[in-house]
Amino acid sequence: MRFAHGLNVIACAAIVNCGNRAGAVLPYLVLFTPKFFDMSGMSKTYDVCVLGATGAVGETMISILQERSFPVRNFYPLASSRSAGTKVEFRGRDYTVLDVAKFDFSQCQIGLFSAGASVSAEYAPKAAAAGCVVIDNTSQFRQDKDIPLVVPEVNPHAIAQYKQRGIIANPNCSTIQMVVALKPLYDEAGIERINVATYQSVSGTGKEAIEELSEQTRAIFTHRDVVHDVYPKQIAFNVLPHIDVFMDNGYTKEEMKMVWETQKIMEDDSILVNPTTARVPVFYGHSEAVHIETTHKLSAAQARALLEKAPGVVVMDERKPGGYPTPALEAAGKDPVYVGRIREDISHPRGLDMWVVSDNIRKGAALNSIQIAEILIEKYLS
Ligand code: NAP
Ligand code: 2RA
Repeated sequence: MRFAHGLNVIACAAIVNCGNRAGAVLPYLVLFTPKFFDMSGMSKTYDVCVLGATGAVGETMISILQERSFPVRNFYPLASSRSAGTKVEFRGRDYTVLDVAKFDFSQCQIGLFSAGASVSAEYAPKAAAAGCVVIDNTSQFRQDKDIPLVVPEVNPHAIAQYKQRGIIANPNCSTIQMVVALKPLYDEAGIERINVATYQSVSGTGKEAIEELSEQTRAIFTHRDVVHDVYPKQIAFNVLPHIDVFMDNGYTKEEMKMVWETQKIMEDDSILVNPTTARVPVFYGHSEAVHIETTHKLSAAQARALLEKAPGVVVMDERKPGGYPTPALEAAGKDPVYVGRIREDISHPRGLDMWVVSDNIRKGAALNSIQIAEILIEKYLS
């Protein structure tokens, strides 16, 4: 082994974090994931394409379709010409990845898109016009008034609006986990203001960023130069207070997405949101320190009780060392939104603080899309 012992430790830590994704977590998922409908007994089947099938989100979509027994008849993995011809596995069979530029979307009833905003801008309207309902993971359509932006635990009724343009938008990962945790508190006590700081994993940037963190970590432990390409500065052993592009108001676009998307999903433009988003050297799982000011006083005990029965939420909140959720050990490879550190804000009479952690690729992207698809077929396409 050419690595120093220290690197082995880091490499093992990385593998544990990454490796969780492939682990046998199915019994856990069945226990905790809000499966809005049981798909296993469905007789009707659907032709489904996954655009971005070779990416971090697309690969996870494919495995979740399988895990949840989504009723797929014909399956079409799509990507760019770069990876057309390569293989992906679905339900024990190898499928050839097809070039989206040559694909006839009239072959599908459902399209799960995660190949970037410009790709969705080009192909989602074409797919919808061909009769394929698109569930889009990119930021392309999220703010369009006639396109629903959906988190099934929060606003499943909005899916009905898909008929207007044949497209349903999946929110950004940092927004999804926050609104899943906040919805039960909002329903009980109202929310006037949210202050949130995020600690987002590199998988949120895609496969190249996962590789960049791995490679920088290896470089540091083997005394080689650290090269950065995906991020503007070294991410290994560092924190970057910057995600997506800077806007004129000094916030980044990732931060403004949290403002715009929260108001749209909660259907309440009066909720004030003040985010700071940061990238941390974690492979999978975003964490968020969320501070809210409710309209009516809600105690920490009341909030904990509401969260304990909220769909999609697991409360892990013991006031002792380790009694809280973390991205690598609890969230990576799992489906729930974990909430811990629930406490009353000592600086505000109606303030509550909490720590919210979830797998950004699963609930933050792929799982949320497939939960939307489950409702779509059960309530609208059957
Ligand atoms: P990724 O790992 O970099 O994968 C990108 C995928 O898009 C690959 O399959 C790639 O195919 C495909 N692609 C790129 N350009 C294409 C083109 N011109 N035509 C067709 N396919 C193309 O990225 P990712 O993390 O999966 O993210 C994909 C999208 O999901 C992004 O819009 C991202 O913002 C969104 N999203 C990601 C997360 C997350 O946590 N990662 C969360 C929410 C939303 P090739 O193999 O052919 O290059
Ligand atoms: C990130 N929220 O973590 C984004 C993923 N689209 O960068």
